[in-house]
Amino acid sequence: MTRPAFVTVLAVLLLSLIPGVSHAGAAGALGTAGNLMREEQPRADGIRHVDTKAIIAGLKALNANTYVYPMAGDNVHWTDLRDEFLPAAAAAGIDVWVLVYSPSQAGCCVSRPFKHDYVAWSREIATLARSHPNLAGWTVDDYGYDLKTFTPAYVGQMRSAAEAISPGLKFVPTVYYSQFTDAFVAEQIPLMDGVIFPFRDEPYRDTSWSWSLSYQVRQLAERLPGTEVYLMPYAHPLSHAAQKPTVSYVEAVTRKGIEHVRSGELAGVLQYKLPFVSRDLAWTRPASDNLARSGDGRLSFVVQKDTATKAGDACGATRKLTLSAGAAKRVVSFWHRDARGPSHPAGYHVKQLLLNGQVVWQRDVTADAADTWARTTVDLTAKLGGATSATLQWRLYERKGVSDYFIDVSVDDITLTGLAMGDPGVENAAVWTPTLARQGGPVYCSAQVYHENYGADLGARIAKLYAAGQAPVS
Ligand SMILES: [Ca+2]
Ligand SMILES: [Ca+2]
Repeated sequence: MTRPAFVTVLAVLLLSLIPGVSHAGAAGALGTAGNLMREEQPRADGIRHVDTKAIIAGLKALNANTYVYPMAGDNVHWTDLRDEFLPAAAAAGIDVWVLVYSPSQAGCCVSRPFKHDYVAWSREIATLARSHPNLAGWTVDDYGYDLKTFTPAYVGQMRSAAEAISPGLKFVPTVYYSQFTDAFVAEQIPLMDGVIFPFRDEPYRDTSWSWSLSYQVRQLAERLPGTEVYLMPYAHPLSHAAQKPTVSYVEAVTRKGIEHVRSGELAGVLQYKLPFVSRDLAWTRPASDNLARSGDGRLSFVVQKDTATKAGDACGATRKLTLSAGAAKRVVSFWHRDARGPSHPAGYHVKQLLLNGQVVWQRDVTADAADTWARTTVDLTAKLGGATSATLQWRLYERKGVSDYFIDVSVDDITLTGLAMGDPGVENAAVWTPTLARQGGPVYCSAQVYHENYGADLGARIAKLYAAGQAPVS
């Protein structure tokens, strides 16, 4: 650890010892949404109530200053919010936002007691906020999919109902990047205090790649001046995405998000369903999620289903190697695997190894057996005569574009002779992630490192970022 980082951590530790310091404020809202736990046993009334104690303890361990409380189930969510959760959160210095489901989500979730009467929600949340000032805002989930309900006239009624009661209550609907059309910005944005922006690398749908985040954040900051934008990283699997978010992915998105909070482009970072209570089913991940050949990590190269690519699109990991002095042989070996074999269409996805930018090995994904680890060895001795350093790139290359041809190529257990590089077993995403580069369209590559204790491992990293995010800027 470098000295300035140590000083920052020390400062945060010292600050956290001062009682009564409010978390919310200039640092922005740093917290999480969802994963509301019920108590394990019913009370005397026969109801398993919201487990306020466990949730607050989990949020404090995360150093969260904000919790987005989902109105997910029956009426007890509302009464427990009013009678137990809001006072306990206030005592812990935590702001609460209420999440209400939209009509399009009725198949899975209806918020009670006011269901799809959003004027009633607005009025009642505002009424509750009058006696609980830590009830800071509310959101409608998937708002942008329901603009037939949320017409400007209707939202105007919703807002007037709240403004008469709690003018400070924030209305912050959840809107995806592609939904910020010019018409939406013109008609809808003036009706809101802010938006929750879930990041999924649109126009694609992915939770492994974070390089488009800063661009999208800056675009929104530019297009929505005066509107608070709250980034929502996916800490929970996104449906139809090829991979579950890894610890290092969520950490990277959160770290960048906090930088944008510092620079004023974001108003906060609110995780989507980060598991923060240990009995949450999402706290651990099944062993079957670990697709590494050995250890927990592998390189992964993905084209998602229903995703069009074009010839020349590629994604690769490029590593700088040192050459051991006087070595007689310079050889690289690695294991690779994918789910395609001779029965699948050839001529599209190609696995490649490049030395100093030149292809030195390649194989169509269909040329080797499906779901079988294969070892490739390439002798680089002749090509490296006299050299003192070199780069090797593992890459997935689109020979022809596809429209719907899923692939996930794994690479693991690299061994080197006469050459050296760190982490050849792909166990540390922090080593590999900065080496990744995409060329053209939606070919993804990432270091996929499995964490059995996902909630604990991710929570520890987010807690550090949230603590640092709330420390004064020095
Ligand atoms: Ca490995
Ligand atoms: Ca294959």
